[in-house]
Amino acid sequence: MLVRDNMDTRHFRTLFISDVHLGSKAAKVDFLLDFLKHHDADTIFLVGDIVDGWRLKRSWYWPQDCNDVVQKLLRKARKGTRVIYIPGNHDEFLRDFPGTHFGGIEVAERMMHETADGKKYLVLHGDEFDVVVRNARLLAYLGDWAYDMAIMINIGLAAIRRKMGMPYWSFSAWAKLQVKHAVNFIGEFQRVVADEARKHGADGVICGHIHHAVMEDMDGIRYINTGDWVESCTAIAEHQDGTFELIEWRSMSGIQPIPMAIGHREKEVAPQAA
Ligand SMILES: [Mn+2]
Repeated sequence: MLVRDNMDTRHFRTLFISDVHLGSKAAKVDFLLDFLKHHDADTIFLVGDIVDGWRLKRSWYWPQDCNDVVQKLLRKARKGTRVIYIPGNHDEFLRDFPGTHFGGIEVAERMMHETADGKKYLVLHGDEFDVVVRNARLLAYLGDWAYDMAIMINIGLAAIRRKMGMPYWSFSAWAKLQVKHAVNFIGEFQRVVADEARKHGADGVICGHIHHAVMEDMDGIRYINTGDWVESCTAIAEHQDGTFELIEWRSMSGIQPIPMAIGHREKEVAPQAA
């Protein structure tokens, strides 16, 4: 663990941010603004749930600092940063616009990212696997066919709920109610997402959704979760050499927020037999 002061701007090859939930009062927008001020990258991935469309639909809450975040990202895009927006379930209105650009920001359902050292990482938000996690035991029993079917049905149901204006069923809210099993849910989520990466021939996966930042090995697949800006204030950074770092951008003082980065840079992970 290393602690840095907040004077310098760090430039990375890639930055991954997710689950900001702009439009929700819980979003730690001032911390994100400060983070964006001190961090730059060649490419920035917004890994879903950046804007909380469902919250905004219920009651409009959009203070100036939400605009500041959007403007900061647009400015970075204008100055040459490639910004890719991968929608999540809370900003799924953007899923109707895959392949489009707005203000220099690309929208994509998911993407294969290649690191500086030639590793392939599947980048996706992760909500499509909620149904698998909830019914893990049953689906394991029924096999691959039921597994693929469950994901298709889940995507279909989400689209219908969206058209009808019904809120997306929330995995994290549901998991919180089942505290006793929460660790199992996280483990199960990591496993199914890693399986998806394996299916696509990737070395790893970078996702968000469950608000639990971590870099971990799942049977030879590197599982990386970006965390959130509601509680943990975390981001994932790729250095110029392809190594990843989990950054926690937190206030270390109660009165005057002085955000600082606590970096957890990965060690070289010995490849395991898949
Ligand atoms: Mn989500």
